[in-house]
Amino acid sequence: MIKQALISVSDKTGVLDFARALSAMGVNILSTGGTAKLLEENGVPVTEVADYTGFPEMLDGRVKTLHPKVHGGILARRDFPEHMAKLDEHGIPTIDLVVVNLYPFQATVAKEECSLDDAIENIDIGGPAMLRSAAKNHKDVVVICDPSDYGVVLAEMKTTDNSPGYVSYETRFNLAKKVYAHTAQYDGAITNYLSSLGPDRQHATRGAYPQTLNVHFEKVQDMRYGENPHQAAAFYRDTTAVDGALANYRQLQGKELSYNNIADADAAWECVKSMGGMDQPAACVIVKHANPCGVALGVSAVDAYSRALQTDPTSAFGGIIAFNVPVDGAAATELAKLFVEVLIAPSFTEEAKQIMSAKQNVRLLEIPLGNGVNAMDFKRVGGGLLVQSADAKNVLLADTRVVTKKQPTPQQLADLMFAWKVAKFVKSNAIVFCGNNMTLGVGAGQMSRIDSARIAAIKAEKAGLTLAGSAVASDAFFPFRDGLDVVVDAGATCVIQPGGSMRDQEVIDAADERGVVMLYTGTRHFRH
Ligand code: 93A
Repeated sequence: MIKQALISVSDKTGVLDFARALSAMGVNILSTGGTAKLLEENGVPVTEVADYTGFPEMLDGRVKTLHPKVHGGILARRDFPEHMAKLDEHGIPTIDLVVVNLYPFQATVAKEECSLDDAIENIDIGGPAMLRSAAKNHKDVVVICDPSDYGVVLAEMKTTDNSPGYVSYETRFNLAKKVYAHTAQYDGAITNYLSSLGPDRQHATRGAYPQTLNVHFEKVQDMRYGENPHQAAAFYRDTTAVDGALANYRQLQGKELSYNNIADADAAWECVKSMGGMDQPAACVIVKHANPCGVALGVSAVDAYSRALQTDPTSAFGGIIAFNVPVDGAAATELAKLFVEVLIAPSFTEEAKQIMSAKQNVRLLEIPLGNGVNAMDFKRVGGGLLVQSADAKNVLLADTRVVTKKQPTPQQLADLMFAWKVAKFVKSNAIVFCGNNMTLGVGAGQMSRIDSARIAAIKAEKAGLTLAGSAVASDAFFPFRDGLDVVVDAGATCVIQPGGSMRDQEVIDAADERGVVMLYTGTRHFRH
């Protein structure tokens, strides 16, 4: 039964309505300065903590709620007579609901101009202390650290007929768990910040990796198994996941996602997003075993799909397919003819959903495109973690330079840039032949570049696609001229690659000798 609540919040979203509802249920409300002022101005009866404890807020607010009358009221075990007797002895009423959200430390240090002093003043002490006290005593106390939980708590308080103002043990336990995750994350952010301070100890070095890395993930779902059936698995979402990230997916239909589905869906989704948003031509990416096996632009979703499918219809069977535009009825009709594991798009029209509903096993994922970039990229190695900034670089035409005597035509430039974008998402060594905004042959994951080139050419031939006049991208430089000879023999007339080999001149001479165009990007896109 909640008789008395303490509300002390920095983020005041929704707090007024919540406090008003509590007050209407007869709950006595205690609050700190700013929160009390807001409630008072809006006619919600409130007692300031300072009046309650008889101690003023002091030291510029550093000490507001750190008082036995507050912490005793929260921490006392209601079923321990000695505890309750102590409260009586000191005239301390219980506090049954604690509503706190913390000084915005993360938002403060995210600001470019934030100094160490600003950061320090935004380290909340009293807030976490109350949250931790209340969470520890969740057997008797309800604790809320997130405004999105106000509704759940109110609803329970209102609906428990036999005992009004009651919140179930399950909810109290869940809210307590949430608190410790929250305060751990908060302290993690403080550690990350302090250990990324530069030599002047005043400002964080942007992009510097902290001494101790605190990253927090929350579980999205358990999976039946991992990469193989004998491996257990779960999917976690980075608590700072950006807009448009795969982890923000909404599943509209289909079987449960598997570990490999999620890995492949991410590859497909990241690749299709790199083709631009909905204001760009429709793009379709078909992924198999984490590699694109067909990518194309088109005048519509169905057009892009039909073209992407031509590259490697055999591998596309059981593939993961992503679009950067809504999937409509026409596209769904074609897609329904193929065995597909997962379809991903910013949205599906009603007609498309209707058509796909006949194929209940197909997983439909809706993800808003967004434009966020994941800051960190992780790779687990034995006993450790490799961390790097995500490969967010997109080479623009202006960043490239022609290194051959022969100059490219506008069509060749367009094809080369398209091939380059795709190569970024193909496992190294990557060789990608393209023409007219579609892939013609993809060579992925070989230990030698020349083998990737050969495989790409073989696959194009198998699909009945000609490479005559094609554009080819290589994710890293050609170490010798032999790789270049293979792609030119296969029919390529223009090549895009980073450059930077000791034998660059040998390769440029070869390109001139063979009469093809070559562009350097100056950027490499290894992907392992
Ligand atoms: O400076 S504090 O660490 N010292 C405290 O005793 C204290 N008690 C609550 N910060 C403290 N708080 C925080 O004040 C709360 O966590 C909340 O974020 C904020 C609400 O202040 P106000 O009600 O004045 O806006």
